[in-house]
Amino acid sequence: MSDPLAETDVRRVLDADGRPLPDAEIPDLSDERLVSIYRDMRITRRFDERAVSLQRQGRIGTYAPCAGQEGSAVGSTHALADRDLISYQYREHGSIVARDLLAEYLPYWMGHESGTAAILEGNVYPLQIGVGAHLPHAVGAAWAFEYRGDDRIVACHFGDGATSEGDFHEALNVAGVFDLPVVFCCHNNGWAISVPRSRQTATDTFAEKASAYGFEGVRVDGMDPLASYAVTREVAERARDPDASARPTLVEFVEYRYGAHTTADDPTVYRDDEELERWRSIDPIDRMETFLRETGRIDDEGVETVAAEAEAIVKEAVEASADLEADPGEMFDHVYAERPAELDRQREELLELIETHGREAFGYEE
Ligand SMILES: Cc1ncc(C[n+]2csc(CCOP(=O)(O)OP(=O)(O)O)c2C)c(N)n1
Ligand SMILES: [Mg+2]
Repeated sequence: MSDPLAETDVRRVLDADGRPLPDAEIPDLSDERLVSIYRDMRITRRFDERAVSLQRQGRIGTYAPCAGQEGSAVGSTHALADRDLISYQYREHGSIVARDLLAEYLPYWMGHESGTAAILEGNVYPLQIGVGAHLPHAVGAAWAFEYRGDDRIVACHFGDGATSEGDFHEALNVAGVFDLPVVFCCHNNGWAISVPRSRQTATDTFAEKASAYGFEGVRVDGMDPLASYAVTREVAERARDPDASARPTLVEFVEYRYGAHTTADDPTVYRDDEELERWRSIDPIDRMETFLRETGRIDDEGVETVAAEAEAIVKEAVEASADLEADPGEMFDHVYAERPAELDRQREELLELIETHGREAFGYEE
C-alpha cells in the first residue's frame, strides 16, 4: 500500500514503517516515557473497540470512534504539563487516556454527567458536540491564564469541519491579536461526517489559515506519535514563553479515522476501502511498536505486558461503570459553578414528578 502522506509537506519523525527518518530528531524522552506513549495508544485503541461494542449492547447511546487518531491525541498530550488545560471536541479520547482519566470518563458516554465533571479535575474541559463551539471558551481560558499570570497554556482540539464555523475565526483572531497561550490542534481526518476535505475549504491546507490571524501554522503527520509530540512540545513552549510575548500556533494533524463518524453512521456509503487501507498502512500503534522494537526499547514480552495492561485498564473501567445508577437530577449539575435558583427549582420539580409517577414513567428500566 502506498503511503498517503509521502508526497506532502508534513513534519515526521518516523517513516511509514516506523523507522526514524534520516534527518529527524528523536524527542529527548526516557525509554519509560516512550513506552508509555505506546501504552496509552494501545489503551485508547482497546477502549475504542470496547466502547463500540458497549454501544451495540445498548450500554452507550452513541459513541465517536477514534481508531487511527491515537497518535496525535496521545503524542500531543504527553508534550503538555499536567496543569495545562485540554479542551477537546469529542473524538480525542487519547488525550484523556494520557491524563489517566479513563475510568472517570467512560460514564459520560453512558449518560452520566459526573463523567465530564471528573475529567475537569485532570484539567480537561467537557467534550463539545456543537462543532467549533468550544474554541471561544478555550481562548477565554487562555486569556484568563494570561491575565492572572498563571503558567498554563490551553491545547484546543477540533476537526477539519470545525474550521468552517464562525467560532473558529473569532477564536483564532482573538488569540492572535492578544498573543494568547493556546495551541490550536486541528485534526484533519479528511472528513466531516460525509463531507470531504475538498468541500470544506478551498485552501490547500488547514495550517495556512493561521496566516490570516498573524501566527504560524504547522502540518504534522498525526499518525506519527513522535512527530505529534515534538511539534506540540515546540509550539507549547512558544505559547508559554514567559520572557517574550506568548504566541499561539495552529497545528494541523493530518490523519484518518478508520471507523464510522459515530456509531450512528455508515462510512461505506461515502468512502472507499482503498482509501481506508492506505491510511491503515501507516498505523500509529504499529509504527511506534516497530520503532520501540528496533531501537531495543521493547521486546515480545514487553509488548505482551503492555497489551495485558491495556486490557486490564479498560476492563476495570467498564466494570466500574456497571454499578452506576442513573440520576436524572444530575443533568442540572456541572453546568454552573454554583447552581442558580431557577435550576434548583427545575431540579426539584423533576424529582417530585419522578417521585409521583415512578421512574418507569421516565423510561427507566428497573
Ligand atoms: C454546530 C454544529 N453543526 C453541525 C453539527 C453536526 N455534526 C456533528 S459532528 C459533525 C462533523 C464535524 O467534523 P470535524 O470537525 O471534521 O470532526 P470529526 O468528526 O471529523 O472528528 C457535524 C457536522 C454539530 N454537532 N454542530
Ligand atoms: Mg474531520
